[in-house]
Amino acid sequence: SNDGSEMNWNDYQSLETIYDYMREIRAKYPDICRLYTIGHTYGGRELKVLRISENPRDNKKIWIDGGIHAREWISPATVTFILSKLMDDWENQPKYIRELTWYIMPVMNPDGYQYSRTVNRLWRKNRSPSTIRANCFGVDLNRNFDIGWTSQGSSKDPCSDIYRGSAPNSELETKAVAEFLSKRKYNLEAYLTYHSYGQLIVYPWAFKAVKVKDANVLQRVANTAAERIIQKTGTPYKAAVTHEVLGIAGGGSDDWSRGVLGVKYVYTVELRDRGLNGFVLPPKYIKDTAIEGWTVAETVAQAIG
Ligand code: ING
Ligand code: ZN
Repeated sequence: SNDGSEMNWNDYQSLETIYDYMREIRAKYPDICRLYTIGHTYGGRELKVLRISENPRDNKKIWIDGGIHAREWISPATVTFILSKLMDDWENQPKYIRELTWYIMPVMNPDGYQYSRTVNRLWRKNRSPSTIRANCFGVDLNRNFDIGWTSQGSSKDPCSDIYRGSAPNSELETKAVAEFLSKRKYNLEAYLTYHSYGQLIVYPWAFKAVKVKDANVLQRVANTAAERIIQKTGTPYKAAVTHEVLGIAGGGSDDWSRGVLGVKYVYTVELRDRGLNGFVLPPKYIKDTAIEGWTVAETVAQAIG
């Protein structure tokens, strides 16, 4: 398409439709939107981030990403839905939303997403070839960030689904995001990353069995989000510390944003479901699940104030 009008949340969308939608929003609201290509993938695809801001110089910032893992299709669907919730009615959004600068990256792993859509539905990693194992491809981008990179929960085997890569930031996607955010860490108050599945709202740390010092604050905000989700859709989400519910895992983007950038409100949201369909969540659940994801973003935005 060339007008982006193909976008909807009745089904999962191609990378092209998602990128067209970002371009369409940028064209419709040029005064407050800026569209970045922050890098390219091994496969030559663009890495795109949309910024929404009325005052980029002074606003506090919130970053939202999706699609780190290829098969978690509900994640890009949710992040694009968040974009639509913001932009369809920007003028009537509360002050705490309009006074933030939003950075939105619906698909951090476009090569993997495309591969999952066309070749192997359950693919997780990106698609960069290994130099040490001829027939193995891909790095787990959520094990490739530069924090606790050698701790448990990742693998040095390029054939593993949780391969951490040859070095921290070895991957173009990780490097592009880390460089983009490092330059913008001033006033960066929140980092939200959407995954599936499990119905969890979790916060650092993942790379070590320790809680962050202000864990009580992060727990309280996550509890509020979970309560609001129950009211809206009736779906239970559990709020917890990452290592307590998912085990130890190093190299995650959330730990990196907290540990290296010093971001306060850091959450990994595990969207629906709890395993019945797993990664292959039927399209009829997209809208309600996306509302749940939006509710977390709204609640965190309000907490930033
Ligand atoms: N879950 C995350 C994963 O990367 C996670 C859980 C979060 C691990 C943060 C480490 C750090 O395995 C999914 N579903 O991908
Ligand atoms: Zn994931």
